[in-house]
Amino acid sequence: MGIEERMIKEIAEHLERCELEARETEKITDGIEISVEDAYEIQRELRRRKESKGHRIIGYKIGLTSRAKMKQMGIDTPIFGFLADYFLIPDGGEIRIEELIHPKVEPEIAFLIGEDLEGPVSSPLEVLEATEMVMPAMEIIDSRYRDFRFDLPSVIADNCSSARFVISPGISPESLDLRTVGVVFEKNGRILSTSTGASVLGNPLNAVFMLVNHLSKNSEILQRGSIVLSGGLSEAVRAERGDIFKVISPIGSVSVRFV
Ligand code: OOG
Ligand code: MG
Repeated sequence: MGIEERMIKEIAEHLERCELEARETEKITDGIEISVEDAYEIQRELRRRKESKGHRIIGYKIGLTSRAKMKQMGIDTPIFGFLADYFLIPDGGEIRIEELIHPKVEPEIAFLIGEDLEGPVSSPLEVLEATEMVMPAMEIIDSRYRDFRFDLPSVIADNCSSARFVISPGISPESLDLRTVGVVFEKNGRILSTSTGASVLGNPLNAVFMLVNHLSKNSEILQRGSIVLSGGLSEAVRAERGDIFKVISPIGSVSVRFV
């Protein structure tokens, strides 16, 4: 027995209002018990709200897939969220900081899926075969919870802190060992971290593999044309107005500026 449908709708509406008004809130589990299943139900309601306003869902994100992120956030279970069209910022583009609460930036490796992937899949190699391109990416997360303080159900209901992301065209993953793809993450010309693909679950393919199987539990497929963010490779870093963040890697580079 989960929480009531009315409650699911109310929480989704509340979290969306916080997002759109750039207003923080306490975690939703303060005072009521919410299971992980309920939390994904709230997230699906949030997604329906976006779609009913005419937004398109253009992909997914996986979070808490690296040791660095698990340690930073204190949760060691990967989480899955959706990406709406208006989250996407063009490479070299600008993010209006007043639209967000307390944005942080993290370097990621993104996937462009070239063929429908229907789970359950049995091997990450199936993901590799269906991948058209791997791309340099940054995710801008903006938890709606005060000080990014949340537990597993709260962060899932909040669409896993999703807010914006930036990608640039990458390369075909054929003949590429994603574990060894190095990523340099810079802020205002100074290196914040260096990491490799292996930082995400040993290989970012494993994250997409988990996503496909997560979607299949709900009879959803990972559709051709979807973008997938495989998870922060290193710690997320607070952004202030004027900051320029950059990811440099052998699969390409990408940058974004906060204004
Ligand atoms: C949750 C989202 C985590 C990632 O890449 O690990 C995430 C958070 O840290 O607020 O996007
Ligand atoms: Mg992320």
